[in-house]
Amino acid sequence: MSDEEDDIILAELDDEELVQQMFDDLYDGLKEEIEEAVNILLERGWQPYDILTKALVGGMTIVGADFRDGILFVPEVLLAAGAMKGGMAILKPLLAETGAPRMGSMVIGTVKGDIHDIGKNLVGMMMEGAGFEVIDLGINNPVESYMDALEEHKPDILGMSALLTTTMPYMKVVIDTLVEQGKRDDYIVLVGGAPLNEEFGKAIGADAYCRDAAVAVETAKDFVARKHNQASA
Ligand code: B1M
Repeated sequence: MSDEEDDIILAELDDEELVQQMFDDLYDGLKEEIEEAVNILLERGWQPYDILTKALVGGMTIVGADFRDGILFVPEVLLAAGAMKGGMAILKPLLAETGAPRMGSMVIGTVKGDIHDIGKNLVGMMMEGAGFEVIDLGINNPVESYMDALEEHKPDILGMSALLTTTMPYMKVVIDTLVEQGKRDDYIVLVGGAPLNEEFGKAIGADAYCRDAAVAVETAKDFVARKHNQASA
């Protein structure tokens, strides 16, 4: 780190400079700096959701582009992910604290062969904030863990996340298993992850593809309301 960087005092930066600095610090995997910056933005009255999307997800987008272009490698991206998670951990209780009425429940997990969990965690946090109970199965889930969790928790929603083109087809394995066991209509199936799109969601038999965490919340609310309306009709 250069002397110049040593001298940066985060609290003295204005909001725009601070967000730019967060992009740099996330890129460099500086967890403590990210945590400090998140706290500063909170003290300045920023909404937790804006900090998440504008500063943390914004920074991770830059990391993603340089990872794709071979400028960053796995160890560096892991550090960036660790810094991002540090910031998310501060925001999580605040997002969950909205006092929203209980909306329903969701089992969510990243599919087999895939260890990306930042997006899934974000979706889980936002869903909790919106009043859903979230059962998080973590990463690398074979069909059996989804089926066991559905049996045990009987949620309204099954959420699946995949970040790799090689793992996204596994979502169909899970949905096909639900169909084979005659359980497909028992759950609202929502899928998400960077390489997916709406067409893919339809093709594998999901109820909806969710572009981001905010869309996931809106879609979940919409489907759960429809389900309850049908049940009471
Ligand atoms: Co990986 N990786 N990675 N990676 N990684 C990507 C996905 C990649 C696009 C990078 C690139 O090349 N540009 C690329 C995939 C290419 C492809 O398949 N076409 C890639 C690759 C190739 C790999 C490895 C194969 C690299 C290697 O080993 N050579 C390897 C695979 C490991 C494995 O899973 N088996 C690998 C490893 C890793 C790390 C471990 C280093 C790390 C993950 C750390 C972690 O998650 N704990 C990592 C990271 C961080 C990334 C990038 C840079 C960032 C992903 C992320 O966290 N984004 C990613 C580049 C990118 O996506 N542009 C990349 C931020 C997050 C908030 O967004 O996850 O999209 P996202 O989630 C969003 C939406 O998609 C949606 O809502 C979220 C919030 O708004 N959403 C859902 C997600 N899940 C949902 C579920 C829902 C609803 C919405 O259910 C209802």
